[in-house]
Amino acid sequence: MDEIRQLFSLEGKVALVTGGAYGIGFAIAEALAEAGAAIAFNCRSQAHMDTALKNYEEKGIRAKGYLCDVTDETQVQNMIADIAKELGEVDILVNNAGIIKRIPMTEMEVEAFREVVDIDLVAPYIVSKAVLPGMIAKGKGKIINVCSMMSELGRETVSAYAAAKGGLKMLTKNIASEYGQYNIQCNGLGPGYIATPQTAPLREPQADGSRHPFDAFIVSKTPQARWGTPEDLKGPALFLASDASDFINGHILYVDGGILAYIGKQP
Ligand code: NAP
Ligand code: GCO
Repeated sequence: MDEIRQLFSLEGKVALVTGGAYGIGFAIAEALAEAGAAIAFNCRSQAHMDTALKNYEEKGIRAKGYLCDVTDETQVQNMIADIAKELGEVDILVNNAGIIKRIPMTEMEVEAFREVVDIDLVAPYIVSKAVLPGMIAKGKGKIINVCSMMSELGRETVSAYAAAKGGLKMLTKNIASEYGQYNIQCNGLGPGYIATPQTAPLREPQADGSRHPFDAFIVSKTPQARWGTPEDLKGPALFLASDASDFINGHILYVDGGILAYIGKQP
């Protein structure tokens, strides 16, 4: 029994969760901490950082927070160097930080499109590039890119996000292809529709108190007939961060309640 437990143990490992101040990143960091990892996380906002540190402490997690904009290569390189000094080389990277802008493509300013791609696609490249040398030197590493259903499907108003998350799926496969030889596994986690601040505008009741139509739509398109929660990501993230997935590479693990498999309930 101990052997199987050891497969999922992260004792002695250092995990960096980008955007780990709240939402999906916070839940993933909780899971990795409960499995024994030392946690580093980052965000851009001091207020988010202060709240996150309190929340981690309340959970009994000694997380170290770093103010860092993941689109800024110098800030990222400095953060990785600080983590190495304070916790050790990063063993597990979760590229979680991300944004979405829901704007019809023909109305979207190119700067807005670029900002989404910068954070959701270029930044995972920047942070992965910063941690790979340490992983190569160790002869082992895990990179988990938080993709999306929009790595596979499009919908109105999310052109930049879908393009970025589609690209992130292929960046995941390419890192696996290029660095698998160093015993580095790079996989994607593809959440479905998860109840976090990012999707709050799609769930909040309408001004007249009625249910948000998108909320009802997603529930009808999901076999399990509910939104996911950040807690639903804990087990899959631990799996991809642990030795249990040492021969899985370039895979996108969808955690979506079956929505990608389902045509949707007949009206
Ligand atoms: P969220 O609640 O909006 O949290 C995003 C986190 O990323 C925050 O901590 C934010 O903190 C940080 N962040 C954003 N831009 C950053 C930057 N440039 N540098 C550093 N940190 C940055 O989002 P979420 O719903 O938890 O989603 C997390 C990830 O899952 C994202 O990649 C998202 O695309 C993906 N995802 C979400 C869903 C869903 O339904 N919620 C589904 C599939 C995939 P600051 O603003 O303080 O920087
Ligand atoms: C949207 C949502 C989705 C989710 C997620 C689905 O506006 O359609 O925000 O994009 O965030 O990415 O997997």
